[in-house]
Amino acid sequence: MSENKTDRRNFLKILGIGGAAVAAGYVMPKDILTSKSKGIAEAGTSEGKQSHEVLPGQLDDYYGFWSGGQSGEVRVLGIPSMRQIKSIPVFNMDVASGWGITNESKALLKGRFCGDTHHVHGSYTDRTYDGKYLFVNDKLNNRVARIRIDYLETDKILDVPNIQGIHGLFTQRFPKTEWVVCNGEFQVPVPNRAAADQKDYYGIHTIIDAEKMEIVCQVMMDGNLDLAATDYNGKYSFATSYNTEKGVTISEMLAADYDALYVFNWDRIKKALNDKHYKVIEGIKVIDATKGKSGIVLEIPVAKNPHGVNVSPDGKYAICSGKVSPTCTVVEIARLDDAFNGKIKPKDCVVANPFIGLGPLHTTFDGRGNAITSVFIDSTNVKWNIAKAIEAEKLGEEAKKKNPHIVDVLDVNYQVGHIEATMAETKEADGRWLVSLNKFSKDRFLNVGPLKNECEQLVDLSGEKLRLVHDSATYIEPHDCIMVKKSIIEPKVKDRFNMFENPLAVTESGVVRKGKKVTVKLTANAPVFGLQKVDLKKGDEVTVIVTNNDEIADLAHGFALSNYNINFVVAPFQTKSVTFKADKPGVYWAYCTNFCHALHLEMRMRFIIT
Ligand code: K7E
Ligand code: CUA
Ligand code: CA
Repeated sequence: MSENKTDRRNFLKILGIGGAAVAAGYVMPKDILTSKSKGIAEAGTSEGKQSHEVLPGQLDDYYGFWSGGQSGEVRVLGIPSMRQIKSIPVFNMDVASGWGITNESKALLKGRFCGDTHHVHGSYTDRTYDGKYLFVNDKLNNRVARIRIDYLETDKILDVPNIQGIHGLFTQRFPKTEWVVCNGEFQVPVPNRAAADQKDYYGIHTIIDAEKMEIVCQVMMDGNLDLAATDYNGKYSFATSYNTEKGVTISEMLAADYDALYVFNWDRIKKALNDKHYKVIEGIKVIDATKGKSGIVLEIPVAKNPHGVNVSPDGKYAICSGKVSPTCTVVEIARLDDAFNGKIKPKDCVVANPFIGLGPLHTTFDGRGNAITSVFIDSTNVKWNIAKAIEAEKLGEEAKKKNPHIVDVLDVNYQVGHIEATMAETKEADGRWLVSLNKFSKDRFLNVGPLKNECEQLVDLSGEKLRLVHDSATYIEPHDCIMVKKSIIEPKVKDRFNMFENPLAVTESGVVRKGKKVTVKLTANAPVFGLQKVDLKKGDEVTVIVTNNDEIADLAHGFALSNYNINFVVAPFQTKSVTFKADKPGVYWAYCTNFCHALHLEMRMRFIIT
């Protein structure tokens, strides 16, 4: 705990506020901050009692889809076992699968093999996941990728211009996902050509057509745009802004007492597009919503430098986590129309500001009227009742001070970022499991040197109290995840590719030469490639196309070419290709890298280059 205190001091120092100022300005009941996993729930309330054990041969109940942070990938975990089942390469190179090595993946990656994935969200139909797509952001190179759930592979990557630091991303929940929104956290000149005064830097809310993977339009804002959410009626998207100041230094970004939760009105965006109220910048329709002048965006003031925004599964509330303020802001979505029409003030959409703890970052839901908020500095998960917070707000300061909304406080280890409950971002939030994605692992695992893993903790959410049941080490740095019940995903996932979806699919092996261009078509059937030998001349440009003709589930073949830096895997009925220059004369063995047969080691062939 002493290390936690250090983190806390450093954080307060950055904010430029001493402990005394915090004590004076913030309500910090001692019993909350010092409770050791006991919480302050009433006596007699129950702890969750589910078993998280998944015995050999048993399957998990949920698919977890995790962003991979700096790894640039997306991971698939089983919940509640927390077993990692798959890595899906997205913005990264993955030699094990050949992503970034094959022609198909290179065409998507365009030479950029780094990414920074934060937020992965699924496609929806009628307010719950439909098991069709996942979407994920790349904060580094400003891309959005789509993953097909039937193959659990990346199928599209979209470059987004006019924006930097694509951070928050969310999908439309109703009636189905036609739009995906993503936020630009770093303000930049638009278009970003020459140096401009920082007052001419803008934040961009981008709307993407989910099926076409094309940009519908962008909405240009003064403030930056951090986290994103959508409502449950297909009417609004939300973005938190911690830099309404247009600052370029940390102190400038902390200057104002209030920042904003922006609400984007989708009907008005559609109208602006219809009325041609946009400029085309870098080929994109950009709607100017700066200086609050467009009527498209509602700016709800929230305490300075907020972070996450999450919408409750009943669709009623957007909850903004305070970060620098120890509170959450509860916005009633039913009031937004009145605010857009000028009948009430934007701030009148706020129905509660409950105390949570020091450093609230993200909020999730149990589907029973409770929110659970991650609290970074305190290293806690705080479970609180939304209705009680609203009721206390109505009763006034005295009632609020008693914190009647707090149900339980769980210490987590340590410094939590996102938390997510099973199905929590859908109308089917079931309140079974919660994962706390902690940023530090410190002493929770065997020491592996100065660079430590992160610690993700599984919490039983089924009882009144939060019960910590499992520590899971994870490689840096997943930021966020969703957990989807298997009945939605499992029926969609295929065991083999649709072979002829790929026009290159090889059913018969052979070599075709056109001048210096050589195409080698290879079938792969355990334990042989369709050819034993390929003769090449130095300087040939060679394209090898490999189709795995084994339709048996789980029977993958690899194709690796010695000393040519070529290595990829083809799944049943999948086709991949690679192009290389035959610049090293000699005998080069190509071999299968994936143990597929008793004679797997014999599954090899020669490329003879003269
Ligand atoms: Cu809080 Cu990128 Cu969602 Cu990290 S973000 S935690
Ligand atoms: Cu095919 Cu090993
Ligand atoms: Ca600010």
